[in-house]
Amino acid sequence: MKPPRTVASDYAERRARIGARLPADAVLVLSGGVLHTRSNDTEHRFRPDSSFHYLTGLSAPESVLVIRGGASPSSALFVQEKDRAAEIWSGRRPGPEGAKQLTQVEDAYPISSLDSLLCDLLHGAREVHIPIHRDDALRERVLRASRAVARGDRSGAISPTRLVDADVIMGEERLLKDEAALASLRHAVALSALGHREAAAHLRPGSYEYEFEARLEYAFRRNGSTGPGYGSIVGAGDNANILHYVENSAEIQHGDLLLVDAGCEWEFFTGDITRCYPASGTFSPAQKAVYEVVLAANLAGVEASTVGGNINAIHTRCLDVLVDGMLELGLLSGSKDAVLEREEYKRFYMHRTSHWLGVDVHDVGTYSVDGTPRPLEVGHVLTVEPGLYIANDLDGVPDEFRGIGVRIEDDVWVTAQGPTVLSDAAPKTISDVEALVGSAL
Ligand SMILES: [Mn+2]
Repeated sequence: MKPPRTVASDYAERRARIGARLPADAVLVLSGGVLHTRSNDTEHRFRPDSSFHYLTGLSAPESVLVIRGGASPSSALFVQEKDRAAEIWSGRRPGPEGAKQLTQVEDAYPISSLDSLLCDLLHGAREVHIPIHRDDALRERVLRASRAVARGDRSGAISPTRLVDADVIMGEERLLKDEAALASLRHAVALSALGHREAAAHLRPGSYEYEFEARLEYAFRRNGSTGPGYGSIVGAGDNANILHYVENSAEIQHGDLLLVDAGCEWEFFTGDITRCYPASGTFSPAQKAVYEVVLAANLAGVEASTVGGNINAIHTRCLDVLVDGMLELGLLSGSKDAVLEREEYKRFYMHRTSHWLGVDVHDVGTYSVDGTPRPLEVGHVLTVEPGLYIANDLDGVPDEFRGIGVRIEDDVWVTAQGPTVLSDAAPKTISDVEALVGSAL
């Protein structure tokens, strides 16, 4: 697996596209992110803002990117200055000159000059795109600069009158994966699948959820990934019925089915794969029955991931298969129409089926356009992840199914030729899964 590398010109092309998407009198301002305290005076490992990294390739705290729109858009980057003492403690900094070379932006400055230069950059701009639903600090900074420009009104200054959510324009851009994005994402998904395979090959009853997690993440990191794109979910038995279970502390019992929802990042694009592994190496008849229903729903959902389809239609398609299965298994009774009408299936399937996938695991990009579901296009990447969750403590459920939780999640690239499953290196048929589990022991 040759790791793909996104180069400076790829990032420059993305900025050029954003510049062209922006009206001529608009400016986009993004912050690169800040360090977050983990405990007392230690911090979480830095992870750059997704859109900032998408447009620069830089992973540097306290940075800001400004793009002016129009026919000849230009970008200015503000970064921390070189500082020998600070770099000895906290790591190397590119400094403005280095950042300019790394990213090919037109201009780069020390972050200390942002407030004054932002006034110049906002002068003449009518609208400013910033992430309005997060990053209060950036909003305050932009508003301060905007106010300063507005004070020059009598001497002919033009100041911004509109704040627009930058996630809208970034969502439209990031939804359509360019060649470099697709290469990063494919690699992230491939490494995610590899992690699944390695960890499942070492799975045995009596091991712990965290051992599985450690094996997964060792495979991710060993192959150069920065690590998981979200908290790995490794839930044995009834823990599989907690949708965002990240405690990963329990012993895996003989006969447990282990639900694993995990993916890793490559160039900050992330994979997102869920598989279920029988700890003992074989599915019990009840586990098999539930698994077959979810697998059929997964296959139907993938098949529906075509150009012109949409995420609602995929959900409906999966639901159709899942509800048939719930009735057949005796989890529900009555007519299918009534089950759908009264949403009785939500006892066992309470989440939606798909989300966009990219730099964020739940990627930006709206799911509807003018009130109708967004039609899938070539270049979209989404997940298909139906499940059935039969918690131990549910009433009126056949005993044999209690404590079984199954989700099967794939990452699907929409192409003109149809859906391409990027995560198909992670086995999902019953026989392939059974052959994999414990095979390295
Ligand atoms: Mn997902």
